[in-house]
Amino acid sequence: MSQSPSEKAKTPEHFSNLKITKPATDSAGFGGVKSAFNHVSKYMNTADALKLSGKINQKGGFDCPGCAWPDPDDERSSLGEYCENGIKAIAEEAQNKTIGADFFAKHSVEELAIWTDFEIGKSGRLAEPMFLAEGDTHYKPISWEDAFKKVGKHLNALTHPDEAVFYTSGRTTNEAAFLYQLFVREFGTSNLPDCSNMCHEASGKALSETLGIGKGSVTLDDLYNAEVIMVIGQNPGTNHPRMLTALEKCKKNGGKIIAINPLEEAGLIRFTNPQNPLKLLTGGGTALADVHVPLTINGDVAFIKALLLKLLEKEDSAGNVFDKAFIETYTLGFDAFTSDLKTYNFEDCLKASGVSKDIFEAVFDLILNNNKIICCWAMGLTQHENAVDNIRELVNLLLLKGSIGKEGAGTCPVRGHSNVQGDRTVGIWESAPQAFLDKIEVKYDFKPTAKHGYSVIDAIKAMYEKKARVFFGLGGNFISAVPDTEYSAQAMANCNLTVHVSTKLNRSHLVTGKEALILPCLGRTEIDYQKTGVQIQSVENSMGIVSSTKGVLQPCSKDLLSEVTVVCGIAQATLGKHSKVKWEKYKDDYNLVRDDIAEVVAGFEDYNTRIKQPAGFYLPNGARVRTFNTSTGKANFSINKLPQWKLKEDELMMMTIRSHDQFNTTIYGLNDRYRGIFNERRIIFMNLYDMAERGLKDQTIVNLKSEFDGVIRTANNFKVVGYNIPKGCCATYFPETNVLVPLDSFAHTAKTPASKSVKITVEKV
Ligand SMILES: Nc1nc2c(c(=O)[nH]1)N[C@H]1C(S)=C(S)[C@@H](COP(=O)(O)OP(=O)(O)OC[C@H]3O[C@@H](n4cnc5c(=O)[nH]c(N)nc54)[C@H](O)[C@@H]3O)O[C@H]1N2
Ligand SMILES: Nc1nc2c(c(=O)[nH]1)N[C@H]1C(S)=C(S)[C@@H](COP(=O)(O)OP(=O)(O)OC[C@H]3O[C@@H](n4cnc5c(=O)[nH]c(N)nc54)[C@H](O)[C@@H]3O)O[C@H]1N2
Ligand SMILES: [Mo]
Repeated sequence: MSQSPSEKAKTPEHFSNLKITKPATDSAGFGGVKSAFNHVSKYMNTADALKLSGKINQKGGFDCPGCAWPDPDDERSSLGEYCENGIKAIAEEAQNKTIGADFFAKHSVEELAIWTDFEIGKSGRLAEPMFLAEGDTHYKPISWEDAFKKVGKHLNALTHPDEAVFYTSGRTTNEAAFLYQLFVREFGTSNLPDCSNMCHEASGKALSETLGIGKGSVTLDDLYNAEVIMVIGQNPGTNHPRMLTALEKCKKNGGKIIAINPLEEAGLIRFTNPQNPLKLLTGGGTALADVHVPLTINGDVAFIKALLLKLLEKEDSAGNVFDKAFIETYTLGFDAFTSDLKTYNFEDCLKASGVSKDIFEAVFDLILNNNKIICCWAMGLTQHENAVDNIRELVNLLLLKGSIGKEGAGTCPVRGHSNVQGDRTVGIWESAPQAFLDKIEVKYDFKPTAKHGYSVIDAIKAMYEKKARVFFGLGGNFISAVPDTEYSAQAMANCNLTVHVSTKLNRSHLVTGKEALILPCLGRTEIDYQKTGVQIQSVENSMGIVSSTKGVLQPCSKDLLSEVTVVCGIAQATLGKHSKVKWEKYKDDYNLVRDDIAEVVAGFEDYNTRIKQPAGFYLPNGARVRTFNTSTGKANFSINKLPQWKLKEDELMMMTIRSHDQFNTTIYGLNDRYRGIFNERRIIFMNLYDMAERGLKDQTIVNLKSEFDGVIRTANNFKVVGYNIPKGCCATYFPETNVLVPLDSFAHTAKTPASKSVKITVEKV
């Protein structure tokens, strides 16, 4: 019997060999250096490793393909601006091994599907284009030209361009992303779902509405100068390790840090800077969080409301709490906001947040007595049904304190992929603003459709319902990243053609449409040779700085193309002579792409000159200078309801989080060192009381079940780990439990899957 699409899509259920130790209370330091070194020595040769190490995030070097945390504008560490997980991301891309025709002749798709994600990732870099014909068991080589023709033929056979879906993951550079969306729009659709739909979409929505820009307002200097930094729903020690250096600087300048998180993450307890050799040897890092708020999962609106209520009470009695001049001059909606706030009861809010009075008081004092406040957040806020409210409520707090658009204060949504923000800026957007589409029309003389396209969730439904029949992915690992694995696998299987432009083999190559293509491309670390010489590309980080990136290693195979070249090839093969865009010219000289971006995208004037500045350039940011480009022209207070969710008696609220040894769906290793987990990913972190109530112990094997809208979803074989997590809450790793996340449970208005609030039950096997 052959495997069903959903069997191929699910992660294998067998165990490794779980070892549990006490969670760490310090981050980075020598342990980080050791772990990075182990990784490099296992997967890369020394000469390449040395070549890379001095160039990571250096001016004129390459942008780390890990996270989107910015590099300092001025001095950069002589040891390289790197972190343990950045090194792992690079070693993963620059590994020695390659896979091509021989590998795929040896291993069938069905065989590969029973490998773990860790094993799949370790197979090597993709080295040549591969094609899976209808009914075939193995991928076979195909020439680039034939691959392009095949894509063109399938796209042109559709009855309407809206029957194709064009996904983007956030590593794609500005140049490739701009051309890609241009091609998609000329082809005739806006179906441009991207990883942002599963990530910071809720931040974008909330911030655009309230502050007029869907990006954060702060710079690195602001972080150094803040009086208080709240780190909410984010685990920087693992996911943005270089952020800890900024937090350390803030502390040294007398700032305070509040960590709001159901888990006490090691990275926020103490940090030993790996770029300070003396500290590394002597130990003794910097204590970071002054207060840890162990709130219940999705208790954030309740906790912030409790803070807002007490601030309002104090303002009413003492009158010196709010920044009244700021509120008067720059905001709208204050009266409506406060009168709604007064309908809530402080005790109820605090209770709903799960936070004790003592801890609340400690946070309240810091907020009351300081006026330069920064809120940093990530997936702990954006992956809930009320995600947009979470962020709007934070903005309310900042507005009351006048903590927007001044030194040391503002919003800091910490982005995930290294260029996810840039991709959106240059047009990867299923609902792009009309002004942007008009600019395209003027420049290229075709009218892009104004109809909004599919976001990730809508795309999955469309494929499932056979309204879309071709899936094209520029990077990423769609099937493992999306919710509701079984449903989504069927959606992919319903397509006529699935295509992935990738650096590494992943599960999405195994859960295919009738036909499938793997198109291997250059990674960030590799030199991009074209007719006019070596090309640079560019990216935008989490703080709106655009800078260049240039690879330093020889490509791992001669058959790789750059993403820019792939996009141009497909555009030519699909649109042919009738295209209004001169596709053939861009691939030889990426300066020409940047010239076009400069004309079409606001803020990129003189792009080719400014990109040569060693530290790059800042894009305009209204909120940073108190120009609020909202529909009202002011910063808007918002009214947000207290979320009303309830757990049934035996249910737990599950968040799906990242271990310290993965980049999204790429599994670097099986350890989660900071949390004391070794050699296993199929685990569930539980509160000891919840375990006792169910008769569970460490290492007991359980099955997980989620019931939503009458559908039961299951994920089998997980080992229980007792952990310091609030009662009623539990945590598992993404992507192993994506199969439990219902497709229809997503953030209102933003459609971010609610993968941090999944109601589940746990059953002993
Ligand atoms: N090494 C590495 N770096 C990465 C990534 C990676 O996988 N590996 N991924 C990249 C990407 S794409 C992204 S988006 C970012 C992700 O960066 P993070 O958002 O830090 O990643 P998660 O592991 O999803 O962590 C979410 C954190 O939120 C907490 N949390 C969960 N639910 C709640 C809640 O309801 N309230 C609050 N207050 N906290 C909550 C969790 O305990 C956890 O600490 O990192 C980027 N950087
Ligand atoms: N349950 C649950 N689900 C989640 C999340 C969660 O917290 N919980 N997080 C969500 C978030 S925040 C995100 S951003 C998404 C991530 O979703 P994706 O961005 O789709 O997934 P990644 O795992 O980052 O993609 C990895 C693949 O990208 C390819 N790749 C790497 N580098 C390059 C490159 O330079 N070019 C090209 N063309 N390909 C490259 C490799 O083949 C690799 O296998 O997942 C989301 N899914
Ligand atoms: Mo993300």
